[in-house]
Amino acid sequence: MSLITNFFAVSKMAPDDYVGFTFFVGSMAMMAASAFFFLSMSSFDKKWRTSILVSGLITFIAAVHYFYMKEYWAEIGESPTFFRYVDWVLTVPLMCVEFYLILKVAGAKKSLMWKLIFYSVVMLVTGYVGEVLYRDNAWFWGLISGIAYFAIVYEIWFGEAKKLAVAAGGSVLKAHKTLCWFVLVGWAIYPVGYMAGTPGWYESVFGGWNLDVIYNIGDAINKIGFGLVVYNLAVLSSSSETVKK
Ligand SMILES: *C/C=C(C)/C=C/C=C(C)/C=C/C1=C(C)CCCC1(C)C
Repeated sequence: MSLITNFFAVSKMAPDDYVGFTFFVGSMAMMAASAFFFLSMSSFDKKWRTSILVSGLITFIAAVHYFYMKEYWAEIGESPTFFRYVDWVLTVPLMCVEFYLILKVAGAKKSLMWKLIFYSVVMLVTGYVGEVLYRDNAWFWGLISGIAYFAIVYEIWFGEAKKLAVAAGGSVLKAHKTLCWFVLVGWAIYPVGYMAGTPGWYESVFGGWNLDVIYNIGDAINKIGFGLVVYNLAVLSSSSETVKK
């Protein structure tokens, strides 16, 4: 089905289909956020435009995947795991790029960006392996994925990225700190969804919860929230520059 027909496809949605509801609201929220970021781009100084563009790309890529996921759920009634991970493997590395872009003022090198991207790809590929290919050992693959996740957390909270943020100071340091909290708390929503949706010792804790609802809430918070932090940073530094003039 083409994207356009997908976009306007009307599948029956039961009033108690709260999973379908979160897919639907998710696609609208991602689309609205993308319009917001793209349309605001031209009002910023050149050096911030790439960051805002990346914020918009993150929510736009998610919006397109949500159109597919919403239809997949409506038509097939199963978790759209494949689309989910394709979305993540495109958008999470872009979030790593955001860290690099805002720290560039303090002299961030591309190697930092590639390191974060590498950890994020390891985190997502091993997560996919556990969720789809070797579900019986989901705990093991989830553990490897979790280690890669903590490597990202360590790097931005205490590693090279942290040092650069301190060197940059001011609103960059503040924005970096907020993004760090998003990664530590906001991203921690995903392993909960994973445990809710895969068999393992943790089933008795999270077993009754719905994986897609948890992932959809996580995506809305993290993708739109991340973008707004960067947007806010661009607003703050653009206005302080006008004051200086
Ligand atoms: C926009 C999408 C985002 C920010 C997705 C983030 C996904 C994660 C942080 C996933 C992490 C996982 C673990 C830490 C362990 C279990 C497997 C995953 C892939 C769900």
